[in-house]
Amino acid sequence: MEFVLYELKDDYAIVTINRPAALNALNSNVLAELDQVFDSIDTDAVRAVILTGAGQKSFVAGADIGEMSSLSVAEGEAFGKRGNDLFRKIETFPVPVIAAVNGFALGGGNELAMSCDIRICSENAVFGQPEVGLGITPGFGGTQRLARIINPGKAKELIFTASNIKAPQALEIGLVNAVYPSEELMAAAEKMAAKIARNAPIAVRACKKAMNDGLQVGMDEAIVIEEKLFASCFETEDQREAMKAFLEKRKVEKFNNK
Ligand code: CO8
Repeated sequence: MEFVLYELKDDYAIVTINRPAALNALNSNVLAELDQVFDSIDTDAVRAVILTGAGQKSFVAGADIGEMSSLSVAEGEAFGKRGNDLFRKIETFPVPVIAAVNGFALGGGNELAMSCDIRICSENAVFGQPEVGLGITPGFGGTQRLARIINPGKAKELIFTASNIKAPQALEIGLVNAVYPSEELMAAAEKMAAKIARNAPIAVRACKKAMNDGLQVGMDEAIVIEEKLFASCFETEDQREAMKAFLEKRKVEKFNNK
């Protein structure tokens, strides 16, 4: 692949968008390769994924403005759908996805980060939805996810004013969970991924699905979603072994994902 790198590390994987000359901007090729990479991940073996951008300067500086500049209405809709389908695939990916935001996360870059489960960033990270300054709306889910992740009034302010914010403010408004010096970001992401990977994979996946699906519905329905996923963990080898280990006052060596 030309624009996306994939590295498997023990129980977790690192996906790197690799188009640094254009600050990792998302053109059709990048979107297609990202789609292929996520399709090819063996989710029986991989227990968490880290998504980042190549270089120290940018996570993703947005959708490719050159490619978008002459789109027709129909082509714009198709391009938006292409990104949305991919980002939804990432959002509903069976295992947790951590965005390690190593610089600019603008437009489609912020939207990509928001489709991940958890966002951490470097001190030089910059977030924003500059689309209205380019004559368009956010088109890869920004109008929807930003208002769900942070408070809707702040989301509207950021989108209507096209203001960029830096890492400390992103932390303050809850857009990211933590900020690290650039050189420590990947180590922190890998530490988190490894920690997730040490837990019972069936249970971790069930938690992701319960939270994602539950947030889409009312509480009565949401609590039933949890009941079903909670129940689905019983009779698994990992549940039996984990509870047996607790009762025998020992630690589980490694969960088998069974
Ligand atoms: N698209 C294409 N090329 C880009 C992009 C981009 N989004 N961002 C940067 N580049 C390219 C530059 O053109 C430049 O290329 P070259 O060296 O060939 O001239 C190279 O990357 C380096 O960029 P700069 O020289 O501009 O670097 P600076 O450090 O001076 O500036 C910035 C960095 C501030 C990030 C600046 O590059 C910038 O403002 N980029 C655009 C950011 C932006 O507006 N992003 C939002 C795009 S719109 C979007 O994402 C919509 C998503 C939904 C689409 C739905 C479609 C239907």
